[in-house]
Parts: sequence; structure tokens; C-alpha cells
Amino acid sequence: MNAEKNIAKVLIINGPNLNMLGKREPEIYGSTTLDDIDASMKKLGNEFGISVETFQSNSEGNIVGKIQEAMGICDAIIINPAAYTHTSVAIRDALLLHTLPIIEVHLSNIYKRESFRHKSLISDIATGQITGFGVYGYTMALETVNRLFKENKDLK
Ligand code: CA2
Repeated sequence: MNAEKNIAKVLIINGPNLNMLGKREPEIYGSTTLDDIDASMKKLGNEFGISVETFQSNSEGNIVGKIQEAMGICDAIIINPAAYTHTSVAIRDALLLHTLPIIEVHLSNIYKRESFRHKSLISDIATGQITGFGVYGYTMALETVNRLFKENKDLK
């Protein structure tokens, strides 16, 4: 629990190109924008009494930096690393610095797509993975985190 405010804090990280959500390829990723997702996660967090911070970057280094900054501050991380899911040892290593619950989210079902998307470098170190439920995946992730906070369960 975040000691300063006595309120659980969840960081939601979105990787490269997810800032284009709702603007391109709606047949794959839907028509909801990232701003819509961020707003609905903050609203849901408010209902749960959880502080939600959202972050998007197209840069691997910025994502690594944000994950490092979250140490000792956040109580859970929800992350859609986008294309870095399949390539980034650096993001994996940064997540390994944490003992927090980590929920990996994908809008599309990565296992129904090209074979290079079937491998996630995050899934075996994440608490769990949600893939293929579109934007609802973020809601599922925050609901799961909230339930486990309330049950006071250590997710790791
Ligand atoms: O399904 C997901 O959430 C992905 O993480 C999305 C990534 C993809 O590389 C992963 O394999 C699966 C791609 C994000 C690209 O987002 C766009 C959004 C709108 C228009 C174009 C790209």
C-alpha cells in the first residue's frame, strides 16, 4: 500500500503506437481512443478507491524508466507493452525489479495472430495475462487488482 496516502496506487503502462488507438486499424483494435481508456480506468479506480496513473510511450527506454520510477510507489502495474511484448528484454528486466502484481494486457488475442506475436517475454514473469477482449481487458485487469487488494492477497 502506498504509505504516503494510504491508498493503493496502480500504474497503467501502454507501449508503442497505442496512442493511435481509435485512429487507425479499428477492425483490429477497435474505435476507442487511449484517452477514453485512460479516463475510464481513472473513473473505475475512483470507484474502487484506487489511485490510477496512466503512461504511454513509444520509446522502450522511457517505459523502462517509468517502471523503475514506480519502485516503492506503486502497488500494481498493468502493462500492454505492445510490440515490445515480443522483443524487449529491457522491459522484462525492469519488471523483474518489482515484487508487485503485474498484469499483462493485450487488446487482440496475440495467439490468434502472426506467429511472431505468440511469444511474450513478459507472460512468464507476470502475475497473469489478459488477451483478446479488446478494451475490456483493462477493466478486467483493474477489477482483478482491486479484488486481490481487497482480499489482501499477495499476487506474486
Ligand atoms: O493486442 C495488443 O494489445 C498488442 O499489444 C498491440 C500491439 C501489437 O504489436 C501486439 O502484438 C499486440 C500493437 C499496438 C499498435 O496499436 C495500434 C493502434 C491503432 C492503430 C495502429 C496500431
